[in-house]
Amino acid sequence: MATSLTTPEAACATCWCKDVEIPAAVLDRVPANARGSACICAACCNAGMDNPVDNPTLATGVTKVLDPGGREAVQLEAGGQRVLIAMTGAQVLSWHTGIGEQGESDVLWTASEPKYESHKPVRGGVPVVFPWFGDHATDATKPAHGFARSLDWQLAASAAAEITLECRDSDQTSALWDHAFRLQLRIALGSTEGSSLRIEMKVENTSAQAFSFEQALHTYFATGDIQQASVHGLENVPFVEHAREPIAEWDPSQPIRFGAETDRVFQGVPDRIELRASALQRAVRLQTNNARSAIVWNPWPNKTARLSQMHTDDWRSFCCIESANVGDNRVELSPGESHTMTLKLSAARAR
Ligand code: TA6
Repeated sequence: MATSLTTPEAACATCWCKDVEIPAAVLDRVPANARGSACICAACCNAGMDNPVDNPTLATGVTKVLDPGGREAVQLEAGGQRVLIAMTGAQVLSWHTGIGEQGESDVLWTASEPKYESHKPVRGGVPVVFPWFGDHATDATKPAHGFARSLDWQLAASAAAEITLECRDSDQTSALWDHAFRLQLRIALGSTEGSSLRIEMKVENTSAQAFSFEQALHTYFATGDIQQASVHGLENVPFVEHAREPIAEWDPSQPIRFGAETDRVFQGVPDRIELRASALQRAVRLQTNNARSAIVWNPWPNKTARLSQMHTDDWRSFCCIESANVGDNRVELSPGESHTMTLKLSAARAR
């Protein structure tokens, strides 16, 4: 006759779980019909835990490394691509494609005099903007572009050539923005159909009140000669120009070309924008989901002189195309609700 498992102790007598305390929050994530046979692997377990188990054996193609400034970082590798992500700000620092072939290069751009300091963003790659865009609306002492890009994020989960990093509210964030939230950034390399990098930004309202926020993936792209670059897909889309010295006139029905300081916030944007960097013989496609704003920025020489980490001539070799929800397209979340904005970058050779 089968031994009746009359008590939990008897049921766990031969299992590891008798020796550990599994948080209720994690147990709640195990579907009822999986109890007794659930997989509590590090990735599943960490996905629901505040302090993830320090998983020394990360998934395939995921390695803990240091960034050029000796700060903690994670490297993803797959399909002849390599991505470096700093734990500070969950900032993608570089995305190299064509590894092992002629023409290995970084699709993203980093300023010539980068500073890799704790709790500060590097100028370049993909800074995460949250919970406001640009200068704070009422308090100039608060950090431009919010605080997410300056926080230490935690590793929440990993899978093949993919990681999820997360940060939550703290006394430090509440002093700047008094709401409880969880922010997750899932970064993954694609190895089908050429080189691609996918970034998902998920914001969860973990408070008891509704809140609204602005967000952006503030991506710096290498262009080679900026005066040979163009941005396609924003023709005739409404925008506001914030540049102090913008180009005198240009035709909004044409692709964007750079001939002066450019700092345009577009609203009601399509889900596909393309950068053509002719000097690099490269096209980069930005495919988004849930991004209703886009910002196109190049500081030109005069603003470059006012920016940190920049060399005088840096304006010549990059532009930012930022996938965002800002201004009238800020996002409202009720308690318990979440919102995910997705950006998929695809790079290809183009004459
Ligand atoms: O996204 C464009 C912009 O708002 C520019 O006006 C410029 O300030 C840029 O962001 C860089 O901001 P940061 O705070 O990173 O120097």
